[in-house]
Amino acid sequence: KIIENKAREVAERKALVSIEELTKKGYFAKTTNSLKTSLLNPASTGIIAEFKRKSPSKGIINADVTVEEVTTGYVQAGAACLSVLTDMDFFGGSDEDILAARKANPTIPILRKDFIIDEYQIFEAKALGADVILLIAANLTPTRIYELGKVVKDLGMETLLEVHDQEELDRSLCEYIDVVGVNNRNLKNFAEQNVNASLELAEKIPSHCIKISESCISQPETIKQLREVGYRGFLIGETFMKTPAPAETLKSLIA
Ligand code: IGP
Repeated sequence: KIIENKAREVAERKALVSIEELTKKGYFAKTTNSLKTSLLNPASTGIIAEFKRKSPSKGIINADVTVEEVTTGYVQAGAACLSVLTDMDFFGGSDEDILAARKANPTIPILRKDFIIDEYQIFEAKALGADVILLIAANLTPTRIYELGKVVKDLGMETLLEVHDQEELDRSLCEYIDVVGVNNRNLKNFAEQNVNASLELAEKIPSHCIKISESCISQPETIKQLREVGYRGFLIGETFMKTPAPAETLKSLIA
């Protein structure tokens, strides 16, 4: 359902703005702010802080904050990377959100959080000032992951591969993957509220891969536990966004 909608949306977008035009946008020439480099820094908090207004499982999370105030706050609080939803239908995001996040925060890596199914969206992401592309194994064949990953690399950006289990991991890994993310929230079961998926998969991920844990993280102890099994990054949205001052919540999580 999500993917069918996305295919229609991308077809509409393509008809309005060509790839040629995207390559002429201001941010297209920006050099990449590397997520890999950021996460490999031993002093990094590893926090990939997400701007998310709503979600299919929770409905409205926060409608009272601006992308500028939240993302600049995240950066000041020590985030290693920003994640900005651009999907409108399910997450209430937009291209303007990522443009605004980039404008306010020139030097931090930004992940374009969307359902990427087409090369066009990678060019769009670069034109919007993003550095990192999310490829979700559950939505893409291994061939598509390889093809899309190659486009990301050719544009000088980085790829985050999202998996839920070992089967997705084993079939999807390829030379173009920069970071592997284990999503603790399964799309088939939005209710899951623990990080068992990450704890179970930790040792199955090849040691040369940088690994991050995604979703359902709300406690300092959980981050400590994930670090102990090798996770360097922690993608967190709701825990921050459901509070009136998301950046303050980030600060207290890492204090
Ligand atoms: C953040 P949480 O539970 O902290 O809000 O999760 C992030 O992991 C989640 O938004 C996410 C997501 C996705 C959203 C992970 N993978 C794919 C949309 C599409």
